[in-house]
Amino acid sequence: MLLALSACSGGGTSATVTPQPQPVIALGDPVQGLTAAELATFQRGRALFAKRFAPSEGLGPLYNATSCESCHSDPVLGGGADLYRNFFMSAFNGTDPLSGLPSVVIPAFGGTSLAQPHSLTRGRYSMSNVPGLVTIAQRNSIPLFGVGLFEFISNETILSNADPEDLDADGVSGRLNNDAAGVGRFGLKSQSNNIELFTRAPLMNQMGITSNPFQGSAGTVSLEPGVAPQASGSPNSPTTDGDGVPDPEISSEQLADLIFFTRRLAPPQPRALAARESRGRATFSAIGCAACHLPELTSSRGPVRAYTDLLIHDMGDELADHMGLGRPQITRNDPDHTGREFRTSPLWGVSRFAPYLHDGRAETIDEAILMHGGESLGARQRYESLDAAERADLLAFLEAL
Ligand code: HEC
Ligand code: HEC
Ligand SMILES: [Ca+2]
Ligand SMILES: [Ca+2]
Ligand SMILES: [Ca+2]
Repeated sequence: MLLALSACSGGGTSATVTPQPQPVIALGDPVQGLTAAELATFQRGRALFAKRFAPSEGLGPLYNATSCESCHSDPVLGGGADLYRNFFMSAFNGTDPLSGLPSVVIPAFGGTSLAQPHSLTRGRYSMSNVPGLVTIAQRNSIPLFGVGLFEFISNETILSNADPEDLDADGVSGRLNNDAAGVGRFGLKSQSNNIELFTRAPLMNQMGITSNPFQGSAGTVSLEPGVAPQASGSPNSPTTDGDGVPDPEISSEQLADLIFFTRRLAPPQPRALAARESRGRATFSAIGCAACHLPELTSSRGPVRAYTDLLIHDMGDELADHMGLGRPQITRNDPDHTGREFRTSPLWGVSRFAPYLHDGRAETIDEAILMHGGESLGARQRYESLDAAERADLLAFLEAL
């Protein structure tokens, strides 16, 4: 990190330092060091990621989008999406999906059979909560750059940062989530253990594309040899639908290519920190942002500088979506409720991925910080009491990530 920083800074004015050519990795590029064959796989996966499926190829019967790219293309393929792509989730009494749907995701388009009454026939914003009966939550798309590295962070590393009972009494707890097969890393509530699952799930839930499990145990990662996954249900099962197109609607080879693409997308590259950005970094730690947005997690592929702990945190009433997902670490007070909790958002590349927060309610980074509550209330209040220059430095730091 330090080497890379000094090699990039200074604008080439020093005669004594021979500039080392730094590989420039742009957003959307693969990680470095892939073989020619792996690069070809990445490109095939990229093409599938962008492919618009037609009904004759298995799209639907109900769907939210015709391709992965629909929701992951801003600013380039693999990124996020604007608010109009938000999808809705719905749960009945907090747990059961509405009848007939394969998951809590509500498809907005299409329709010949599956649960047609629950599609959003009157426009995408017509759903509302029925307190105590139906919970509706919205989801704004998140970028995928670098997320493949989360699979190389061990369970032990994630667990070592959890403090579910807040034993050190700093107001920040953080607990791990679990998807029944393994410790969660992916999704806005860390409700998913691995990218295979987080490829097959959107294929089915967003696009109506059926698939067969590829790696067994849905590709569960970071389990010690000999440790059996907890009892698992659907992740290991083929998905099926009755749309007349033979299942699976995507071959194992194609699924493997698609997974490979997401796994090997390189992380956003930080730029060298100028003086004010370094001051901002110090403030970020000093006021407690780094208690959750950990600057670095170790992995078997080297340090992962994503500014997340991959844990879920209580973010207070205003951000609560009352949607329980996954099987979180048990705590004394709150054994099994994730309705107020979210995964600490990775902050690498954050300035390029507006809008912010799980439903995209914040247009700017500053707004997103001012909406922090619950366990992060203290950090937010300390942010609010910074003077204008300190705040600007902190924001400049975040923009450099
Ligand atoms: C309708 C919009 C939409 C479509 C289509 C879509 N996604 Fe997503 N994607 C999202 C949203 C929103 C999230 C966060 C969802 C959550 O955690 O509940 C997400 C999260 C992810 C994640 C987890 C990233 C992380 O940081 O944990 C992966 C991986 C992913 N999507 C891959 C895909 C793939 C592969 C496809 C195509 C098969 C796809 N997505 C299609 C909206 C979409
Ligand atoms: C208690 C843990 C915690 C602390 C402390 C914390 N955050 Fe967060 N942060 C989160 C969680 C969880 C989210 C996601 C919330 C959501 O999606 O609704 C988040 C989201 C964000 C986002 C939006 C990112 C995106 O892509 O949507 C920014 C920016 C951010 N935090 C910056 C900060 C800054 C700056 C501080 C210090 C003032 C801070 N956070 C303190 C947990 C924390
Ligand atoms: Ca289908
Ligand atoms: Ca604590
Ligand atoms: Ca079918």
